[in-house]
Amino acid sequence: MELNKIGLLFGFLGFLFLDGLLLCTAKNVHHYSFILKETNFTRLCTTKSMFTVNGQWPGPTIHVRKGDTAFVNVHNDGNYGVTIHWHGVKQPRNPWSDGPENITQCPIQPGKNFTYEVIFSDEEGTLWWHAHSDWSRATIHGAIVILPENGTTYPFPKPYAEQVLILAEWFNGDVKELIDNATATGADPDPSDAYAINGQPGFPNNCSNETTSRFRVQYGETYLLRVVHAGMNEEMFFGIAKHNFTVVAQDASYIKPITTDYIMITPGQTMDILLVADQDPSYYYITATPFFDSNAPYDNSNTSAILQYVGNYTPPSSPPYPSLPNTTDKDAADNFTTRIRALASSEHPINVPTEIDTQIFITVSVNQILCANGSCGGPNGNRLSASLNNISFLTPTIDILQAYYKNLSDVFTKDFPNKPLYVFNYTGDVGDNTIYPSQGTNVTIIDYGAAVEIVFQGTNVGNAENHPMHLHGFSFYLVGTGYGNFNETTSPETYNLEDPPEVNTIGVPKNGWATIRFIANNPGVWFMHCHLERHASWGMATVIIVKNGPTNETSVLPILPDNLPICS
Ligand SMILES: [Cu+2]
Repeated sequence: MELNKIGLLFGFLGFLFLDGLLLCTAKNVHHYSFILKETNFTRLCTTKSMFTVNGQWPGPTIHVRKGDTAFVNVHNDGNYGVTIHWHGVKQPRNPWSDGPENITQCPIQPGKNFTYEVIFSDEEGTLWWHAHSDWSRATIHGAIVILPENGTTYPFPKPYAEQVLILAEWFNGDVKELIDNATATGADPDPSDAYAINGQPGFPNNCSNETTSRFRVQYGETYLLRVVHAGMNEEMFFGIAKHNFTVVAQDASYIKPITTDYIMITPGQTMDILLVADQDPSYYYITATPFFDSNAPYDNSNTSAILQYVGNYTPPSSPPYPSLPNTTDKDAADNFTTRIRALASSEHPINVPTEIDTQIFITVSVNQILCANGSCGGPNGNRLSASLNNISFLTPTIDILQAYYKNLSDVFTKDFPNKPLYVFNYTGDVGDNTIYPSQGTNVTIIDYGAAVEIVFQGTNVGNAENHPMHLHGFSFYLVGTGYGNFNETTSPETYNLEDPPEVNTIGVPKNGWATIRFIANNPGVWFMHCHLERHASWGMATVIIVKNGPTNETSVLPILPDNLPICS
C-alpha cells in the first residue's frame, strides 16, 4: 500500500453571501455515496459474507477541512436496517443526522436511503464514522480526516505524508447472529477471533502473513499516522518496533506532544501520531495487543502490520516485534493516559467551565437481571446487564428525538437521577444490593448554555472494568481521574483546569472515577454510552437532552429532514 501524499482534491467550493458581499469562504461542501451491502471476505482461512459500505472493510475515508459540511447519502442494499453515526462530530444544532438507532432516528431499511448532513465545526484531526445499530459497526466503519482550514496549518511541522490506521476486530461468524444469540440467552457474547489493522489480522495470525498490511516509508521523512480504534470490546496497546513516536492529537483536538513507544487507546478514541522514519531501512512490525483488566472472556490475540522502508536492502526473515505492555498492565495504561494534556495554545485555546450549573454523579456498573428458574446463560443462570445509576437503559421503539420534537408521551421519562438513589461503597465490598438494576428509558434534561460536570464512578458490582464512556454532540474536558470512590473534598483538589484534554471518549478507570466538564451549547438529543459494545447492548447508556436556547441560532435546526427514517 503506497502512502497517499497529502494534498487532496476537494469537492465543491462553497460561497457565502455576507452583508451583500460575495465572499469565497474556506468552508467546502462534500458529497459521498455509501452503498451498504453484503460482501464476501476471507480472513483466518474463513470466508463469510459481511455487511460493508461500498464492499470495503474498513470503509471509505471521508476527507474534509475544519468547518466543512459533508452530505453522505446512505443507500441500504443489505438485509436489515442500519444507521450511521459520525463519531466525535458535534453536529451543532443538528441531532437529525447524529444517527444512533432509535435515539435520533430509526434504521434505514433495506431498499431505502437517507442523506446525512454532517456538520463540522471546531474539530481538527481524525475522527471516524460507524454504524450505530445492533453490532453492525464491527464491519461498517471508516475514518474521517479533518485537515486544518485553508490558510492555517498544523501546530507542528507539516508531515511528508499521512496514513490512516484502523484497529478493528474480526469475527469468523456472522456478527448479527453472534449478538442476537447472546441477547437470546443472556450470556456474554463470544469474543472476536482476531484483531485487524486496516482489515488485515497480519502476523502471527493463522493464514494472515501474506496479506499483512504494509506501510512504505522513506528514510528520514516524518509521517502522520491517524490511529482509529474501531474495535468492539477491547482496549488496546499499540506500538512500532524500534521506533518512538509522538502523539499530537486525540479525538480531533490537539494535545501537548507526548513522545512514547506505546499508546493505550480505547474503542471510540482516535489518536494522531508523528512517526519519524529514522531507523535502519528494514521491515518493522506495527502491533496492537489488548489491554484487558476484567475477567470476562476476551480475545487475547495480537494484530500486526509492517512498516516497510523504501530502498535496496535484504528484508529480515523475521522483522523486529515491538515489546508492548502485558495485557493486564493497568499501570502501563495509566502511565500513558495520565500524560495527555490539551495543547492549550493561543491558536487552539481551551475554555474549561469553572463555575458549574449542573452536576451529575453517575455510577457505571455491570449487572444481572433475574431469570425465572435460573434459565439464562449468564452468571447464576441470570441475564447479563449493565447500568448507569443502576438504571439499565431500554432502547425505545420510537426514536427519542422525534418523541421530544413532537411531544409524544410514553417514549421516555425525564427523571434520570443526578446521583445514585442508593449510596454504597462503590469500589469496595458491594454486596448484592445493586446487582439487579431497574430498567427504563430515563433521560436528563439540561438548560441551554449550562456548565455541566459529570462524575463517572466505576463500581465493583458484577464485573469491575475500565469503561470508555462516549458522549454524542460534544467534546468535553477530562478534568480528573482517580482510583477508589470519588471524594467530594479531596478528588476535586486534583483536577487539571489548566490544560485538560478535550475529547469525546474517556476511559473510566476500573474501580475508579473520571470527571468531565462541558458547556451545554448544543441543543438536541444526545446519546451517552459505554463504547464497549457488549456493555452498550446490556444498557450502559442514557440520553442527555439539551433544551433550545432563547434564539433560532441557539435552537435545534427546525427541519425534520424529509426522508429521515422515523419509527412508526
Ligand atoms: Cu463498559
